[in-house]
Amino acid sequence: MKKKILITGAAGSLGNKLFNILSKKYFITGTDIKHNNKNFKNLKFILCDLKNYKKVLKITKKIYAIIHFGSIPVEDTFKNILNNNILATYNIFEAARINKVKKIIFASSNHVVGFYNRKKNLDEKCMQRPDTNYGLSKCFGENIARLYADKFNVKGFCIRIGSCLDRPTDRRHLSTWISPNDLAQLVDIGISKKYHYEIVYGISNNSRSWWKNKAAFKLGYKPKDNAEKYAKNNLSKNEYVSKIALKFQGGVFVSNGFNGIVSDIK
Ligand code: NAI
Ligand code: 15L
Repeated sequence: MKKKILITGAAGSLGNKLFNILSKKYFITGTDIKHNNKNFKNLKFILCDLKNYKKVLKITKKIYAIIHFGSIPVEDTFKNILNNNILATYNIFEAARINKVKKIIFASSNHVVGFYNRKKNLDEKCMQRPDTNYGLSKCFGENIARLYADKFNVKGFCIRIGSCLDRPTDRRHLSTWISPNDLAQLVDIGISKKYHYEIVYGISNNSRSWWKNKAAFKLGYKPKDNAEKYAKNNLSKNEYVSKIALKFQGGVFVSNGFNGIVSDIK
């Protein structure tokens, strides 16, 4: 029998792509705060605001694993991030504990480590260095996943996603890109493999990657795509207006609102 999976953020760009790729293998229910009718053929869909704990408790019953992708995906006011990313993520983990959901695959982000210099190669053990309120909320997500794995045995699989698009559109993506198919492969590993708690990087097999992905490879991840194939495309150079963006891995997420002294940051 197909495993029952819940995808949050199902009306969004990645949630919808994941549904289309993974629904052959799993029985998937999608949920979101809003509808996106044209994308919902064959999808069992429930409207739910993840801020509402009672509703979250209801929709996570009899679910094997949650693919938690519902959130604000960019920088916003702290209040909005607190409600839609932090409180909503707490509700998901707490409901999962009560309903004995086995695993949570959490859409973390490269903005958890955005304040690292681009010259630095990172692995999954490096300290978090968030670049925004948004990145901070993803730090919370990774940490609540650790707590709920250790204390309540809800297995946690955090994917620090780089930039998931059909193809790279910006020069930074030559390092950070992940194709939708490679992302779906990682999510599938999160559903089907044995682990307690993992952080992996959501990147394709990019020649210019900043991140070592040993933990993902150990679980069987074999990325099929490489951003280098698009290096000769006419990629945008938006970041070129900001030296700060160009220096740090988080790019414009670092430079927007930056008010520090670059030479003080190693
Ligand atoms: P998106 O904005 O297209 O999808 C997010 C969905 O979450 C939206 O449909 C939105 O309605 C829903 N949502 C927001 N607040 C909600 C709430 N309170 N209750 C229920 N649903 C709510 O964003 P995208 O690009 O699909 O991102 C999906 C996830 O992946 C996000 O968590 C994002 O932070 C993460 N991510 C995405 C990356 C990318 O390259 N697209 C990179 C790194 C992380
Ligand atoms: C993210 O976390 C965002 O959700 C996405 O919109 C992109 O900006 C991506 O990171 C990125 O860093 O390219």
